[in-house]
Amino acid sequence: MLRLVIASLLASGVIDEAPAPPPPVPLIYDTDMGNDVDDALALAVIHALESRGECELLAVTITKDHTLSAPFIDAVNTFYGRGDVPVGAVREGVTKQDSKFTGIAERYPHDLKRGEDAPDATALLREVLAGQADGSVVIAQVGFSTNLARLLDSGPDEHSDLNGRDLAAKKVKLVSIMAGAFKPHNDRPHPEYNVVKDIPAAQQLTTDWPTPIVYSGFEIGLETALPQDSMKFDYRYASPHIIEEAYRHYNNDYHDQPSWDLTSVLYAVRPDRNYFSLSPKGTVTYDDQGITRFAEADNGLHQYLIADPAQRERVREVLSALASQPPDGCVN
Ligand SMILES: [Ca+2]
Ligand SMILES: [Ca+2]
Repeated sequence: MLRLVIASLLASGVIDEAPAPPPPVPLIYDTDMGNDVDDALALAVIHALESRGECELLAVTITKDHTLSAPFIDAVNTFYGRGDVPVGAVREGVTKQDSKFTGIAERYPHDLKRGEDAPDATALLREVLAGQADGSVVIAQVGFSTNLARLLDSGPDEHSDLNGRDLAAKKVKLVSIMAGAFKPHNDRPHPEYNVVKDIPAAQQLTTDWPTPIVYSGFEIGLETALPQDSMKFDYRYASPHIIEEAYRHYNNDYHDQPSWDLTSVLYAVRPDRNYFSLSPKGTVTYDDQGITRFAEADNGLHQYLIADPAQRERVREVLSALASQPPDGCVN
């Protein structure tokens, strides 16, 4: 009956046909999974957005050089019903120390058992980009710039005749990056972690990457931290829950969780919802201590996120809900 009414209203021109929703964002998630736990929460947000038809996770590539990062990612993807998403691992990367939480993967189903069994991250980036439509791919980079810098330096292979920089220029629409700091922290310039762990790669990305980049600085994730009550109460539809368990292993007690990597994922998939404002266009640089500088320039490829108090509350709320959204078909 309702359908008939709508059809007659459409035919009579009383209401306009709803515009087609935008197609899902083809997304690559490049992460240092195993260091801070926000990478795990951000991967949960990606799965929630894919379940809503808003993105398609093409691949996950890792910049933390530890054998258990890949199995943990495969276990999270399996938990959310997408255990076949390709996972690529860095070789000879940074931060080789053990994680506080990736070891929990052994208690959850997954079939990728070691990082050494995953394809090389740079090779996987090339393969995935080569198979996508021109100008379509969004990359959320929430760890170090190691993989994207190596992509820039890569040469032709069986998937593409293009060098890495030309391949990125052809296929990538946007890189949404959690890196840098665009406000002082405790009255001092802040050498942000994702920059300082691989400064040459971070510098290379700012000078050589050919597409627009939007930065979520250190301050944004602090301003939009997830309320600790969400971490306490919103995951009980599954027990154990791989994301909630990872959070507890990383932290000794409950506290508001800075949402650093989640903000870059949110902007990557929903850039037009006014969750954030953007700085003017310009150019980001890092000095050799990893301190961020930004110079306005009309033709600059770089912008950074800004959030006013009302936007911060919306971001906290939507990220809490998305990170804790049950997997498809989850009944418990
Ligand atoms: Ca798998
Ligand atoms: Ca991270």
